[in-house]
Amino acid sequence: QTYRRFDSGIGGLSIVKWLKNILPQEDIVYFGDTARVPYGTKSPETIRRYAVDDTHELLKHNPKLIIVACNTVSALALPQVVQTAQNIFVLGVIEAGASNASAVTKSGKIAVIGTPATISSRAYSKAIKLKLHNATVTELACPLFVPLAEEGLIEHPATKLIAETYLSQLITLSIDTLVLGCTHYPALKHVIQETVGNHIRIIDGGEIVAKETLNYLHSMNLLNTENEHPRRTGTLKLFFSDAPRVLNSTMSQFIGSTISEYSLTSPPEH
Ligand code: DGN
Repeated sequence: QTYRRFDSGIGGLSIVKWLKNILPQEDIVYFGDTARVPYGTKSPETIRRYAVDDTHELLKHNPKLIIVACNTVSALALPQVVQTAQNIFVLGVIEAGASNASAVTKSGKIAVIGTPATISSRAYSKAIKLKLHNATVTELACPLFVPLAEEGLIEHPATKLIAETYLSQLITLSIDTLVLGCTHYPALKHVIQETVGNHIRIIDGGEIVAKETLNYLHSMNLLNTENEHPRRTGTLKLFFSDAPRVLNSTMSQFIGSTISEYSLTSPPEH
């Protein structure tokens, strides 16, 4: 048995990195819909249709649970994924980032950055305010961060300039917590932190989702042979609906280890 995750491209690999870290004994199947990326600039109807297709694709692998490793899909199409997955447990990334931000903020002033679709859905504001009624949530779309991360322009001056352009307005708002509401953004965490200043706590939902996955598998008694010696090493299978146009080195950077192979599937339309 394996558990599955999907992203509209390669962004969800930043969550795979945390899963491999926290659950090294589990088998992971990743599906990136590179044929139809990006999702973050598409309409809610299209994103929901794609999310249903992606879920069908993952169900073929008989998963223990499905992680929606994409904020855009978590924000706009989680109910559709849950409905399609039927009795398979589904974890989204918004809830994880929102609870963590609500737990760590001291001033109650939180900012969230994400794709235009995630930000217009106001999913983070809603989720944070459910946990912390008097929170002030500022949501900001940073669309250029996705291509910059995919191009591997991590330390480039252009990235720094764009980060300053987007994030300077946050500096006057005296926020103390910033949520990375897109799975591509952890790749740019360093430049984002440098731009907003070290006094602001940056939340990467990937770590929380991986911990929630561990809790769920543990509570359901579904963890892979915890006590086996030597502990088994889980497998990682990567599927994409089209050859990813990013370099293997960029994918390796997202995932934190070298990617040697991946498979292509036919586009997931039903
Ligand atoms: N990484 C996806 C997210 O977390 O929203 C967005 C990817 C995209 O649409 N390009």
